[in-house]
Amino acid sequence: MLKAVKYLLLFTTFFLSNNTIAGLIANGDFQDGLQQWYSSGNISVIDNSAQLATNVGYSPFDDVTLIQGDDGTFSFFDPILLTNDIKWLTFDIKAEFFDDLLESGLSTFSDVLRINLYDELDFTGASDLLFSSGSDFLVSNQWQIIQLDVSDLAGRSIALSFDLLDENNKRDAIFQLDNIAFSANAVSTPVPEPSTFILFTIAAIFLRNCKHSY
Ligand SMILES: [Ca+2]
Ligand SMILES: [Ca+2]
Ligand SMILES: [Ca+2]
Repeated sequence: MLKAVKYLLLFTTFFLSNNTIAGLIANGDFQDGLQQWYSSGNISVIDNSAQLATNVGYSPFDDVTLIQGDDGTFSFFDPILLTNDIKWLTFDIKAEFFDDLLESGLSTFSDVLRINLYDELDFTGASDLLFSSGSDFLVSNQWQIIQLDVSDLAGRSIALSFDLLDENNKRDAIFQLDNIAFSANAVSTPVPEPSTFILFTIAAIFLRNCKHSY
């Protein structure tokens, strides 16, 4: 019985900690398509994750943007209020790069995903945070979890944007994003899905009962 209680406690702890994260960003797992996000440019939702893509040809001013807490005008119409315990912005990401023969190739930089956190009440922009793929975090064609230290903005109200920039490098990029969330704790190992956890708990109790009945 002790074991079953332990599993249930673990499950409850996981569920509660997950709930504290979920409140800050709405639809961060894209289960509801792009609802709650302001988006523009070449963005779609595929397999419940957001897909941002640069366009054929060199089009640096194409606006591929995914925003929450703002509508792209810096009006902060519905800012994200970060609680004081927030330390991390976490998300899943993978990226693929392929030829764009209509670009001339003057740039040696990769197409880059920029992540901006804009502080609503700091008009100087000094406390805004900016992270870029390729320098602040690396991407590959496999899903991975990225966590960025955003503790400097804990307690502030912010807007969050993901912007994809096309470099003139004869390449285009597709970035996929999922499970965007703010959290107080670092993600060390992948956490089982709740459904997996429920099945595991039921199986553990079932096996224990079977053992007892023999
Ligand atoms: Ca998802
Ligand atoms: Ca391009
Ligand atoms: Ca490019």
